[in-house]
Amino acid sequence: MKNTGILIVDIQGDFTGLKHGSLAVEGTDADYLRIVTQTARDLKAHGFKLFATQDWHPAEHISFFTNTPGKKPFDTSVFNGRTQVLWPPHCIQHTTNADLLIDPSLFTAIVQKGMHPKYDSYSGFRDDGGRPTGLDDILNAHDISHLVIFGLATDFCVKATALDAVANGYDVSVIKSLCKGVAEESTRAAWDEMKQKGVRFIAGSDVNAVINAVKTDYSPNSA
Ligand code: VGL
Ligand code: ZN
Repeated sequence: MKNTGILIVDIQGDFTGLKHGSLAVEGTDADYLRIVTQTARDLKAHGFKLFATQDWHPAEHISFFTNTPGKKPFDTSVFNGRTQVLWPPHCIQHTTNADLLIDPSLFTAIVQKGMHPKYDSYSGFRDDGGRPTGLDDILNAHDISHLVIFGLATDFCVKATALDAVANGYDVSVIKSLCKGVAEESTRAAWDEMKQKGVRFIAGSDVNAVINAVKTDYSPNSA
């Protein structure tokens, strides 16, 4: 069986301007939240299963600049041979701005990531140490073979999640207009890399255009 699942990446207060997040991504205002929320509801109403990832860090997480002496936000550091961007503290477990901004009851499953203090996890599938998050097993249990992805941030978690989805054998489409990036150049590079690795793009910014594109390409329960 082949089903299409919708995977919504890291739509959380700390990544949005709307919630004055510590790592607010440009273009994440009230209008953005309105359209991603409406799209999620409409896709669900059309019969698609929704899945979410949630960045969920302990306060002592390796990716926070505050946990490495002498570092500023957006510096990098090399830990065990891995280059790590050092972010402002964000999405700390059980804080308000770590909450999902889309009604959690819409989701079939919510997969948290980045809980290990020493490993980051941009990908929703596995952390930088290679440990699976459980997302792949969950999608398999629901016979999902097509994934339609959108969320934050294009150049980090959306990219890593989409590329791992391709590597894991899913057919992957990204709704471009519903993704926002941290920086312009890395966002451009992320789109290029996703395209080159076989990710397809769904264009269109109004909700109906998006729904129609998803429906046309992938019915919820296509054989
Ligand atoms: C993300 C930076 C740090 C993301 C998560 O969701 O793209 N970016 N943690
Ligand atoms: Zn993070």
